[in-house]
Parts: sequence; C-alpha cells; structure tokens
Amino acid sequence: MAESNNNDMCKGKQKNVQILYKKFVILNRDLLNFGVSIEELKEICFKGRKAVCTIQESKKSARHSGLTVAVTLVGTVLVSILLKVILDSVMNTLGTRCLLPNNYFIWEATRPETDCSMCKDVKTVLVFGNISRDEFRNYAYSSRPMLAKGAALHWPAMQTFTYHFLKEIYQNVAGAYESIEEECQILTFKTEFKSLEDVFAMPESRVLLKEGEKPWYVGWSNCHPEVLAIMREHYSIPHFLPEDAEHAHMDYIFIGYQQGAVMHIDYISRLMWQAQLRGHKTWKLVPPPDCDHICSGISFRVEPGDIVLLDTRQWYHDTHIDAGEMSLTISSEYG
Ligand SMILES: O=C(O)CCC(=O)C(=O)O
Ligand SMILES: [Fe+2]
Repeated sequence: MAESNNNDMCKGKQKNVQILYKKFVILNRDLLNFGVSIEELKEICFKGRKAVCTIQESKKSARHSGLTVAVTLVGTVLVSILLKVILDSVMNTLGTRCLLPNNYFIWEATRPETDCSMCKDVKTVLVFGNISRDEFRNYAYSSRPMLAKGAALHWPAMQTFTYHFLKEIYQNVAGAYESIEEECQILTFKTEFKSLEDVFAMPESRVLLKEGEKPWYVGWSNCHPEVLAIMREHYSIPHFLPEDAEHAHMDYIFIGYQQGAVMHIDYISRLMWQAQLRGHKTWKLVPPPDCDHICSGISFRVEPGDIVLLDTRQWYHDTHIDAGEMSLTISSEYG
C-alpha cells in the first residue's frame, strides 16, 4: 500500500515535471517565434544569473531591502531548482547526452558557472597537421577548440559512409530503429521528421536536395551494439587521443544540408571529437555569456578528413554547411 502511494507520488511528480518542461519549451518557442533572438534570450538569462550574484553581494553589505532580496532570491532559486529537476528528468529520459536545441532558459539556468580562462585568450581554433599522440598530450583535456587536419583521411568511412549505407544498416539490423526511440536520441532540428524511419523514408530527390526540395539536417546517437559494431569497422578512435582516455559507448551521426545544428550547448559528461567525412562545414563558437566581457566568438571551416575537438558543454555552437553540399560526420565523446 505504502509502496503504491509512493509510486503514485513519483508518477505525479514526473507528470508535473513534464508539464513544467513543456511550458518552458513553449515559452522558449513562443519567444523565438515572436522575433526574440537567441542573443536576446542570452541577455535575459545572463541578467538572471547576474541578479543572483548581485543579490548575494548586496546581502553581504545589507544594502538591499530585506523583502525584495528575499522574494527575488527565493524566486530565482526556485526557478533554478525547478529547471534542474526538469533537466535531470529529461536527461534520465534521453540518456547521457541531452542536447536541447533552442531551450535557452533550461541551458542557462542549469549550466555551471564558467571559469573564463577556458576562452580568455582564444582567438582562433588551434590547428594541428599530422599530430601524434605524444604531441597532443598537453592539449588533450583543455577546452581549447582544436582541429586535427586530415586526421581521418585514411578511414574507410570516408568512402563507405553515405545516407544509403546508414539507411541499409538501420533497415537490416533487428531493433535498430527501436533503439533510437528507447535508449538513443534523434535530433531533427528544423525538419518535420519525427523519427529516423522518417529520415530514411525521404524521396531520393530530397536526399539529394534537388531543386525545389526542402533542406534537411538531422543527428542521432547509435547505441545499438550491432549497429555500433558494424559502423566501427569503418573508423577508429582518433589515433592521437591519449591511450588512457575514456570513450563513450555510443557514437553520433550528423547528416544533411545548409543550416546544420542550431546554436546550443550539450549536456554531456565528456569532451567531443567529430570527424568530417563528407562536405565542408563552418562551426561558429560563442563563449558562455558570463565570459562575454573577456572572450569572443570564433568560427572556422572544416574539410573532409578533418577532426574537430571541442568542449561542447562550454562553447555554444552552431554549424553551417557549404551551399549545395551534403555534410556527414561521425562523433563521440572522450575524457
Ligand atoms: O555537427 C553538427 O552539426 C553539430 C554537432 C554538435 O552539435 C555536437 O557534436 O555537439
Ligand atoms: Fe552540440
């Protein structure tokens, strides 16, 4: 009896969290539809964060009215706690990576304070040509955006990975599509697709983005052991990563045209590497808002065969593909 009450309470809590989460998603979407830009949302959220600091400082010097401080502080803390609960719940549902495109409120309220030394003197991406494991050791765990030129050029995946190759795997491996719904994750960005099956049901003219067809860009995680095993026959962990680095049990594909990923940060536990297998892609990186005063954004273009190394938990990022090209990447986490 007590157990069933407990279960009911848990279910009730989960439902409330879901409702609240949906409200934040709707609020965020409405603001974006209303014409508020990501930059403006950023400013709002940054002010919110700063307000907490100001309140804490003013509490120390007792300059603010006690009531105003208490009300604002309780409000801010409450919202932060709620957002944290929502995020934890969403993360439990979606697995280790929780990428929430266009959910600025949630990102900002839950992102830890940044140590701005991660971006202070960063003016460009650090480019390596033919880097060895030894040479990379000193950089391996820094938050410095890095680019290993041509480091994946020898991978068979450079030739074998195509839209149709991936489609065939998912159509032939039992439970592959279900794994996306159950444990993995799909990011459909600005498309109308609801599932990976939708992505692989596109007419050929859209796959090739023939004239008059709508552009598309999607990403998903491969966590099905058989799918992963088949794919991993075509690439390896970048050769320059430290021998003792920890690697994830799932890899990600991003594929499509034009506007790639919208500006976001990722809720993941490690650093990210991404190999550009096809197409040219431009990454735009923006420092966390707390560091706006000392850091600036950077952007760089990657070519097929390049490997990007990025702390996607700290750097806001979006991507754009060169006109007329299809981009295809494989990425994973290390740390
Ligand atoms: O490749 C892209 O377009 C985006 C990738 C991304 O957001 C990530 O790996 O965190
Ligand atoms: Fe990302």
